[in-house]
Amino acid sequence: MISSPQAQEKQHTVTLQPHAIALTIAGSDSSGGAGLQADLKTFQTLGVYGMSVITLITAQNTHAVRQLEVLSLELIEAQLDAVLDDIPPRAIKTGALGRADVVRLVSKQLQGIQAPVVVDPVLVSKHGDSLANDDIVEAYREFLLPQAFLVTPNRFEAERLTGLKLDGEGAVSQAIARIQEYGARHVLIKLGEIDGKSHHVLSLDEENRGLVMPRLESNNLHGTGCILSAAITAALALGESDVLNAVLFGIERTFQTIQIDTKIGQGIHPAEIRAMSKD
Ligand code: PXL
Repeated sequence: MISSPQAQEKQHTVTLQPHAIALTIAGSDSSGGAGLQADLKTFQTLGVYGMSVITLITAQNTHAVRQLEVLSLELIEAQLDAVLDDIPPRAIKTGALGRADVVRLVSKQLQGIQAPVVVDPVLVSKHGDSLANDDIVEAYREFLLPQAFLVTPNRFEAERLTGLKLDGEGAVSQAIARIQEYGARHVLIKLGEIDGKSHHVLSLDEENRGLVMPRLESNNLHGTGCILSAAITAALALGESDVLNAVLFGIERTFQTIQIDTKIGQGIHPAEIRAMSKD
């Protein structure tokens, strides 16, 4: 390769923030819209170095999950050991874990780790296909919720985790209290649409805060749950310590992704996070 003196002069090193590193422990979505692919794209877009421990592999597209296989516990453990021995993440996210024994293993491996853990308790895909065995709920309650800085269930997942029907404000507060009794520090329940608006409820130390966004008619929704929890994790990895700020950042960035009409695939189009333009 020929290198000119001018080119050599221009060479310089760019120094990244030293600790903006996040780890996702999640499943693979072959269509690229959700799962660890969405997590890594989100980390990258938000300026965070991303690592991934793969728990399961799905064969899926924008229509359906066609096949799913959980990796061996040995291989999941080896991945966790390898990265945690060498590269301390500043924040960690868990996504699809598939089975109770994987939840137990992840919980055991995360013991003693100081980084905040965001638990997205994934149970089904956007198409309604199952991504976890029924016995996983009990394992979440016993093992992973006690380690969670933040848990981000949707309405269905919150109902499964608590055994409560979320049919009103009182029930939502009760569900949050119950998830906190299991040991989670904060809870963000994604309630979905109510009266034409998109609703979330976040538990703060003193109160629960309703966070309301306009509801957008959109078919670009595949992966939005993953992007939200990954963006929150990215904010924590970048040094944000206030849960409300991190969650508002995540909701805002996810809201922007829904507005991009990706037109990818014939089914539920993937949401796509993009770098924000200055204008
Ligand atoms: O959106 C939740 C989710 C998480 N992880 C994997 C998925 C999905 C949804 O399809 O496939 C691997």
